[in-house]
Amino acid sequence: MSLKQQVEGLEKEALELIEKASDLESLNSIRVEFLGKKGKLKSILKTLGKLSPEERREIGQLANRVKEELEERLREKEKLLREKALEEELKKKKIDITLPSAWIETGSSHPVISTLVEISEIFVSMGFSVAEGPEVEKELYNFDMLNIPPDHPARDMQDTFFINKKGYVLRTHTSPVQIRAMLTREPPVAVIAPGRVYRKDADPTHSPMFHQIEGLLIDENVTFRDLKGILKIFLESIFGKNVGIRFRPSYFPFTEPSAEVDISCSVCGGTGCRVCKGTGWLEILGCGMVDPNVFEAAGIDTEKYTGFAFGLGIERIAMLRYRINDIRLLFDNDMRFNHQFKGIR
Ligand code: 2NM
Repeated sequence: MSLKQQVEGLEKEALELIEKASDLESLNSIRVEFLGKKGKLKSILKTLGKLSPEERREIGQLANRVKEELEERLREKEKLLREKALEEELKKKKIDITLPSAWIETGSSHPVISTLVEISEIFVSMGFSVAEGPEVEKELYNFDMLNIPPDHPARDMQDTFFINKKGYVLRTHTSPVQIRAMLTREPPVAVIAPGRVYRKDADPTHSPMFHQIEGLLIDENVTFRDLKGILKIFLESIFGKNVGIRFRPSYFPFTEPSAEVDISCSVCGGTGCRVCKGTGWLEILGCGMVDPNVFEAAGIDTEKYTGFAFGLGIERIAMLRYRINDIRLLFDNDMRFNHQFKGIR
């Protein structure tokens, strides 16, 4: 058999085998058998030296063409087999989407934060914007400018956390944020200031760190009626349209007149129980018309403008809402407690 016939025979044989190959493994052995270093094509080419130059060229070209063709066919077949293998793999590994997934622990919104967000959204819907400020605050903003003189009991070591920086305290309320708003904005001003505050106090209803929202509205002709209207809308949207509301005269250094606001007890409906201490009422927030001394300190024209302000503790509202009887439960971060609020936004 001539060399040419041998090469052509080898080509035919290889093509048939490639055609028949049914997996990548056998395809690879075909590659080795025919095109490998010790493969059939190489061993034929080794005998090339014995031929005449013309024959050598002819067979050389033929061998090259055959090599390229086989490589091409091997590539095509490999692609085909890979696709088939993937298809079979996918068929075998069909995903059952009705199967329950593996358990993944998810977090939950903290009841204080969900309450804070919900209250903020009510005021935002009435046109208030949210303002923030530092928790380490100037005594000037936390006390002096709020008409709380240096000898006022609210400044007592018993209540305030003083820090190693003269003239600064951990803010005891978010009112300094309102002072900052008065100093940087022109009336009309409508802001709420939600955030953490600190007071040296710890028992079942007091935590040394807690959250407040305070609100401030300044414009021409703002009256106590506006304050009552805004607070009515707020209280009815979180405690329900039928909630009872009453204003009691009170005192704050930064407002005059001042009032405390009670709602009818959501636990007993007003008949008297342990939560409302038999009164049928729950104290829920403090408010009043901003004292002119405060406006003067902040450079607001008291001839032109009046304003109201209010403040409330978030934890107290969250505790009423979720019937939590000890404030410390909110801050222990016991997952058995926290996870009861899964699904609450
Ligand atoms: C309250 C009660 C009454 C209040 C006052 C001010 C400011 F800065 F405008 F003077 N902000 N918040 C205020 C008034 C807070 O919390 C019980």
